Order: sequence, then C-alpha cells, then structure tokens
Amino acid sequence: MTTTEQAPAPATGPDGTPPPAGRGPRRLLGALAGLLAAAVALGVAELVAALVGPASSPVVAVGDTVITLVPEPVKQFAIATFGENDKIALVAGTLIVVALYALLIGLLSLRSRRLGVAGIALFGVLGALAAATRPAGGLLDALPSVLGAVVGVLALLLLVDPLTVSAPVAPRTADEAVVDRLRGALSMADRKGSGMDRRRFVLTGGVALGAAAVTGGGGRLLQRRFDVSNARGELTLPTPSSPAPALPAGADLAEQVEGLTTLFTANRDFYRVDTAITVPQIRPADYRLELRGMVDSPRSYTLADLFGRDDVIERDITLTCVSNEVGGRLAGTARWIGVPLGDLLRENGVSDRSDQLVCRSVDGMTIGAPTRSALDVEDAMLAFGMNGEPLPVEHGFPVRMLIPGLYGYVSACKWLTSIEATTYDAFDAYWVERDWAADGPIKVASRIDTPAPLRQFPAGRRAVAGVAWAQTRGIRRVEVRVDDGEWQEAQLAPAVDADLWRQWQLPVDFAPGSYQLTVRATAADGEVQPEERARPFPNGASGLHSIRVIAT
Ligand SMILES: Nc1nc2c(c(=O)[nH]1)N[C@H]1C(S)=C(S)[C@@H](COP(=O)(O)O)O[C@H]1N2
Ligand SMILES: [Mo]
Repeated sequence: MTTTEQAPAPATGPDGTPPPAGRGPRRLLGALAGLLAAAVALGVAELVAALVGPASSPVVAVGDTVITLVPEPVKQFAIATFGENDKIALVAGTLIVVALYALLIGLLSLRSRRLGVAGIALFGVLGALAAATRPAGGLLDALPSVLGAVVGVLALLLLVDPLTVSAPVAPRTADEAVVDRLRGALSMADRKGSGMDRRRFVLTGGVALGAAAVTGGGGRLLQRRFDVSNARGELTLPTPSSPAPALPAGADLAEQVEGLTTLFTANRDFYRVDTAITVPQIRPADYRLELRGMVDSPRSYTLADLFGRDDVIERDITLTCVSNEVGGRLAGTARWIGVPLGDLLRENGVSDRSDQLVCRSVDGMTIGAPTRSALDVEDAMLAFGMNGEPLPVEHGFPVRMLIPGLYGYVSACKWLTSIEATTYDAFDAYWVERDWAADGPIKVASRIDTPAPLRQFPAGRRAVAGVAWAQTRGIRRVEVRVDDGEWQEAQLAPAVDADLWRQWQLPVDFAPGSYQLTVRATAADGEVQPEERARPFPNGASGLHSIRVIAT
C-alpha cells in the first residue's frame, strides 16, 4: 500500500511531533530526560568547579546570589527556622527548584527540542552570571556553568531522541522498508505505534545517570584539594608576649551546676553565622592582609609578619550575634590569640578623619567597624588563635577581627583580607546596605540555661542558672523572678573579665507545679536590662528571657 490522501492518521503532527499514542508514558520519560540532563549538567559543572574553585559551582553561586538578594525578613525566618542548617536548607531548596525546572524542560523538549535547548541554556546563563558576578568572582567562574550547560544540552538531545522516534509509516519503497526494518532491529524500537524507543532511552538514561554521578561525585572529591585543613594543622601559633590573665579559683560555675553553659565554648560548639555556602579556604602561605585607605603608610602583612610580632596578646572574649533572639544561643566565649588592632592601626598612621574601617573578607563580605572602637577598645584584635588552635576554617582562618562590645556584624570579619580606613559617608557595608544599624553595641542580655523550659523535673531545691553579658562593661547583678514574686539576686560566678559573659545561679525551692521564671541583668555601669521587647532587626534583640518550667 502507498500513502495516499486517505491515509488514516498522519505519522507525525504538523510540527513533527509524534502521534498521540503512548502520551502518558512519553511525558513521564520526557520529564525524566530533563531531570537526567540537568543532573549531567550539574555533575559536569562540579567537575569543572574542581579546577576553577568551589565557589564557581552553579549551585553554590546561585545559592550565594539568593542569600545576597533575599529580603532581610526572609533571611531572618530562615535563620529562625533552620538555624545553623540554613545553608543546607538553601542548597536543598535550590536543588528542588532546579529539579522542577528540569522536569518542565524535559516535557517541553518533547514538543520542541529548540525550547528544551533554550531552557538549559538559560539555566547555564543564570549559573554563569551568578558565579561571575559574586563580589570575589571573575569571568573564569562562569566556566563550570557554561560547560555544564553545553554537556547538558547534548544529554537532553540524546535522551529525547529515543522518545520521538517517528511512528511506523508504511514504507513507500522497498529501500525504505529495509532501512526501517534495520532500524527496528538495531534499536528494538517499540513498533506498536508508541513512537518511542524505550530500550534506547533506558540505555542512554543509564549512561547519563552514571555520567552525572561520576562527574558530580568526582568533582566534589577533587574540590577537596582546595581544603586548607592540612596546612592549618601544620601551623604553630606564636607564644603570646601577653598571656590571658589567670582565671580565679572556681571560675567555671558549670563545674558545680548541671545544665549551665560552660565558661569557655569549645570550638566545635561555637555558634557560626556567615553568608558563606562554601567555607572560604585561604592557604597560610598565600595570605595577605592589606591595610589601606586613610592611612599614612598603606601596607600588606603576611601571616608570618603577624605571627612574628612581639606584641602578640591572648585574651578571653565573648562574641555575640546581633541576630540572637532573647534567650538565644548565638553567643560564645573563647580564648583568642592575636595582634592588638589599635597598635597596628596607630603605627601605620590611621587618619583621625576616618570613622569607619571597611573590613573585607576573601569571599567579598564587607563589615564596617567604627575606627574609634578599633583604636580605643582594649583587647580589640586581629585574631589568629582560638582556644589554643589556629582559627578553625569556619571561624575565619587564618585571621579575623574582634572588637569586644560590638556585635559580630560590625566587628568580627572572618577570612579578613583587607582593612580600609574610610568614612561611614563614603561606604555602606553589607549589612548596612540591608538596613541593619551601622552602629552595633552589644545590649545587656541574660539567659536562663537550666531548668529547661517545659521539661519536667523533680520538685525540691534546684539551681536556676544561666549566663548574662554586657561586654566591655561587665555584669554587676543578675536577678530572677519566680512568677510575679520579688526579684531575687542570683549568685554570680567569680569575675573573670568585663569582655566575658558571667555565669549566675540561684537555688530555688520548687513545690510541685508550674512556674514562670524570668531573669534580668544589670551592667557594671548600672544599666538595667530593659524589659521592652525588640526583635533582632535592626540593632539587636531586647527584652527579658522568661520561661515556663514544671516541677513534679
Ligand atoms: N566574612 C564574614 N565575616 C563575618 C560574617 C560573614 O558573614 N562573613 N558574619 C559576621 C557575623 S554576623 C557574626 S555574628 C560573626 C560570627 O562569627 P562566628 O561564626 O565565628 O561565630 O562573624 C561575623 N563575621
Ligand atoms: Mo551576627
């Protein structure tokens, strides 16, 4: 039979799409093709990122861009909901969006391959833009996304092809019949009119999956070559010429009171707050700290320059985050080793017209610290040691800034690579651009650590205990109120240093029942912790920590 005008159904639609038979499964496989192509694209991108640098990975770059662009309330919500897992949540979210987009591209490419190709290209362009326009990014950072997209397009075409095999058309000539039969034999196409070559799809899909796993997994493994933890492990910290003052006897009240926060926070337990999805990795040998702007003698320091100074100090300081909610845990205490910041600024002649130091980290973060505080606050330092070790990589290795009495977002720049003496008029740093206060003195705060809220404990005498802080001023008094009773003065741990939090405890006799416990602190200068509640934005939370506890 030959095709005639009375042919029952067109072999392909007007735009070359296959006939409707087998639509459901074809759609499913089409979507799967999109997903697999995206996986291959991301895998290849990870592999290329192993050459260029981990931050050039499109997933990381897009995540970074989301962090930069997302409005503050959303960010606050993310920190409140996911806490320190906020970045894992962000990467997972990015991957979910990519997956949905990829499913759609797969479906679209069944109708039009051009659309499918355009979809993946767009995806590549977004990744490339995100990577190349990061503050610390360059053109080369676009490479992983571009190559990933190119290979992704190829994968998509190869995967969609077996899904759009022309449906059997009655051959017009004997030659065509032979070609057709050969094709059938080669591909074992499902010749029952579905227009699909399932077997070829499964084979291609399997190869794509394998390729995605090998390139992606291999890429992630190879990216470890950027890891500086070995180099960090080989460093020896200098011996401070001015060691930390000796601790008074019984300094750590947590040795007597169970459930109380320890005086020092172990590095692995120290809270972490930053915008970095991949932790910046700086090789000690490559480290440079630039001091520039309004200074008489701009200069650059190597790590050896800093380690080799004869004024290395060791100090105990409690660091606090402005995002800490009342009763929150975004605070920690460590014994830091570093160089006095004021002396270093003075010896390079920082201008008294400078009121802001813009601190830049290797990942492009800018933190604006008041020049006055950097010069005048005792124990402000460029820290490279934390609790007896070089700074952990997540906490700013190899060098960070610390200024007691100021929240971290205006003082504690991690992975610090330059300090520019300038003015507040001339420059808005990262958080200030996002409407956080330019000025960030730490507010007086106190927290109840034990008993834990709503957890039942046996009635009887029991210590209520916690910590309070007002860095640079110190804590004079902590009081606890049970329900609406009188304020009762708590016993304070021995005074160590005004830059540290102060542990406190108050033994309370609990009859069975439930109680509302509230705490308030008074700073050494007499300021009583205000009761007015304020959210962390824009300059730190205030209000009293108050919890319900149950004795049984
Ligand atoms: N480079 C860089 N430094 C940074 C930040 C950041 O996002 N990037 N976050 C700041 C904030 S908001 C705080 S509270 C402290 C937290 O330091 P930690 O993570 O060591 O506890 O680092 C500060 N330094
Ligand atoms: Mo912070």
